Amino acid sequence: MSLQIKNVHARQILDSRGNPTLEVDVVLNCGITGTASVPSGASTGKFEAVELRDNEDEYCGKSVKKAVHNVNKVIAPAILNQNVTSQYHIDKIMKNLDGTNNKRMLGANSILGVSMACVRAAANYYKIPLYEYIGGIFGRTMPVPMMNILNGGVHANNGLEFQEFMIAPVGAESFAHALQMGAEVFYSLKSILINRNLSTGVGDEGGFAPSLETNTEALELIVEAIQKAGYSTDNVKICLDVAASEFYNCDKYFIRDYGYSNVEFVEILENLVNKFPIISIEDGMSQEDWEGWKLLTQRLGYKCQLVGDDLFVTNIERIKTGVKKSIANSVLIKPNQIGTVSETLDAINYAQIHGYTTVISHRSGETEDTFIADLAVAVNSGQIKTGSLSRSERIAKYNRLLKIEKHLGNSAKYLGLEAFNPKKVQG
Ligand code: 2PG
Ligand code: MG
Repeated sequence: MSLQIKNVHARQILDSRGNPTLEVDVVLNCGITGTASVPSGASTGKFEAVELRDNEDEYCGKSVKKAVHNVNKVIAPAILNQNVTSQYHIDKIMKNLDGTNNKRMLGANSILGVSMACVRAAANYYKIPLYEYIGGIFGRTMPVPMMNILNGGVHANNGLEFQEFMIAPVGAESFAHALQMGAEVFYSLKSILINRNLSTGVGDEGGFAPSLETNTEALELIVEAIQKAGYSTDNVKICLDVAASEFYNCDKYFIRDYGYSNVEFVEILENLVNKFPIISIEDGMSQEDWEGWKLLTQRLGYKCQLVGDDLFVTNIERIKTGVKKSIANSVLIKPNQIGTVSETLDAINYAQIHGYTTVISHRSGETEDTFIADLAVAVNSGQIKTGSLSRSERIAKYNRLLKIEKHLGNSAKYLGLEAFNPKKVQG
């Protein structure tokens, strides 16, 4: 059978930070190949599936030779001759082979590389775009891009606690228009920074990383940039990834050396939402502070998208807990947090049927692979977070989305503000 897997091969490549990662080829009997590469996080959630690294001298401990070995010598023989379209079955074989609850034996990086390469090989076999293979005729929603134009946290060394200051061009007519608007705001922010003698060097995700005194100052600069580019804050909104787990210590949220309680920190976020056009806050509270999350959801959940990243780690069990406790109203989706495409799809489906929005996301360490662009359209997520308007590993995803929008033609939809669940973002 020509759809059967004939060969699986992994190799070590480098990601956008120069750290090793895996690229995997899945070759079918008919000779058709699917290739995928695996991203890597810096502000990694405590409950994510395990990314296997060698911890030897090479590449400061970051080489992934064991993970490559696991693909070539352990996973490959176990999935040879499987029909590549039986994605759930193949993913299950790999999960069973690993045998742990967080993929620490074989590594989520090994397993995900194979899982994604299988999807791509199947799409290539049918000669259809990846998004169409995953979503069929149902997947046709172009995502609103959340563009991270100002970087802080562990993605920059500028002293800002909040990790990502993003813009979302909700007033655009199409994805292509949203991209244009975002790029124009990005240029306008650059000129404002130059005028103030602030650095225009960029952080890991391509956003500027100037040294600023406060998170509020960053928000003020962005509002100014939106207006200077000729847009209003009705058309271009702000989204934050606070990444609060990174500055949470001993039950306190540390901003400029002062430790705030969760009650106080919720108040800080609430004040920001009241003052700025913020429609989405990711990881406003720490991954371990369910009580703080509950409070945040009670105070802001009716008017702001509250996205769980480190909190949910694309893990259906953690999302179930969130739904049961009415915590957050949106889930960040990162395939490498869970380690297979099928579990990623299940997490998205579970979130969506329980009224949670989903945001498909890159990692701060990326490759030129554009898998998540297709995934966002296929599952009608309506939102994607894939960095700023610079650095080719980020732009590759945007360029891929331009191509998909063209390919979809009249079938393409761009939801704008509606993608954020209007009941929740407009109060
Ligand atoms: C996040 C991501 C991506 P990292 O926190 O959402 O922006 O960062 O990949 O470093 O976890
Ligand atoms: Mg995050």
